[in-house]
Parts: sequence; C-alpha cells; structure tokens
Amino acid sequence: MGGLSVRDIERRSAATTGVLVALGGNLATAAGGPRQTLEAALLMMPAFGIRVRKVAPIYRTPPLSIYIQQNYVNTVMEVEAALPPAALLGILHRVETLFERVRRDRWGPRTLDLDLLDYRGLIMPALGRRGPEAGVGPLPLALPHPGLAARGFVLLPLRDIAPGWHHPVTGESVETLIGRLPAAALRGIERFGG
Ligand code: A4P
Ligand code: MG
Repeated sequence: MGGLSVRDIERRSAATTGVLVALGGNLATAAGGPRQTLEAALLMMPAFGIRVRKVAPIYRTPPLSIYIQQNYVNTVMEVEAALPPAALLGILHRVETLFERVRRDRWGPRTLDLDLLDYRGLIMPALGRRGPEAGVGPLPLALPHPGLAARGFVLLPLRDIAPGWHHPVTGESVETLIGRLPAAALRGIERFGG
C-alpha cells in the first residue's frame, strides 16, 4: 500500500505550518513603479499587525491575462498568522487599498494584489466561477488559492522560501508542481538582479 509513514506526516505538517501570501502588481503608485510599490507594501505590513517571516526575491513576470498589459512584479512572503484567514485577507485588502488598488477588471492591471496562497494547509474549496469570466465582484474565500498550482510566477518565489512545501489538497511538492508546468507558464519569468 502507498500509505503515509509517520515521518511523511511530520514532514507534511512541518511543511504546511506557515501562512503564505503572494504579492503582485504592474501599475505605479505614489510609492513609485511596481517594484517600489511592492517593496513599500512589504515594509508597511507590520503597521497592519502582519509579521513577515520570510520574503522571496522579486521576479519580473509576463502578464497572465486576456488583457494586454505591462509586465508584473511578483513575490511570495511567509507571515505569522495571529488572525483567522478571512480576517487576515480583510487586512490584506486594506493594504491593497492603501496602495491605490482599484478593481475594474478581473485579471486586469493593478497596483497591488495580495493573495492568500496557503493558511497552514487549511482547505476551503472554491465555489462557483473563477478567473476573468467571474466578473469583478467579491468571491468567497478559497484556500489554498485556486490558481496557485498553475502559475510559475507564484510557484517559483514560493519554492525560494518554502522548498519543502506541499499542496494541501493534492500533497504534491512545490518541485513537482513546477516540473509539471507547461513551458509557457515559465517563459519570460526572471529574477531582478539575475
Ligand atoms: N478571494 C477568495 N479567495 C482568495 C484568496 N485565497 N486570496 C477573493 C485572495 N483573494 C481571494 O480577487 C477576487 C476575489 O477573490 C476577491 O473577492 C477576494 O476576496 P481580487 O483580488 O479582487 O481580483 P483578481 O486578483 O483580479 O482575481 P483573482 O481571481 O484573485 O486573480 P488572481 O488569481 O489574483 O490573478 N500575471 C502575472 N504575471 N502576475 C500576477 O500577479 N495576477 C493576476 C490575477 C492575473 N495575471 C497575473 C497576475
Ligand atoms: Mg487577488
């Protein structure tokens, strides 16, 4: 049988203790261009009660969208979770607002997008439509983030700070997920400064 050993279970729970948040954006703000905006948002987290444990390098990434738009900057951070997930997402939305986020089109250009990728392995299935066809209104919290496994611009920085991470639903490692991405999902993604 392909059952889990105690060590597997320990490794998985150790790998899912963190709270992982994706940061992305492709429009300038008062803080500067998209990269400066993302860096300013990281510095602002403690003022919102969010303690940042780790931050991945920042990547420049081609847009994944039905809209023609500028390249994005993306990274992932690990934070301490003092709040339940819905409250934490509410705080992240307040940070987005501070950085001039306006929701016009789903997957449209944005100054700052903060997505809750994984909250200690908690599973809250995505109900209903996602993606551009879902309209621009609010959607119920889904965990892990539904787009996570298909996105190079999320998985590469995630691996930088959590190489032992496993997808809470499928149990697949971040390495396996990256290995399965089509070439197009990785094309053009580069770290700033090398
Ligand atoms: N929501 C539910 N669950 C979550 C969660 N785990 N994390 C709700 C964050 N939000 C969650 O999000 C849509 C709704 O989902 C909100 O009501 C939120 O409370 P949004 O931020 O308003 O809209 P969005 O970001 O346009 O939509 P969505 O579906 O979250 O898109 P994604 O997945 O964020 O993708 N290309 C590059 N290169 N880099 C990017 O960062 N980002 C997107 C947006 C598209 N293309 C990109 C990038
Ligand atoms: Mg979002």
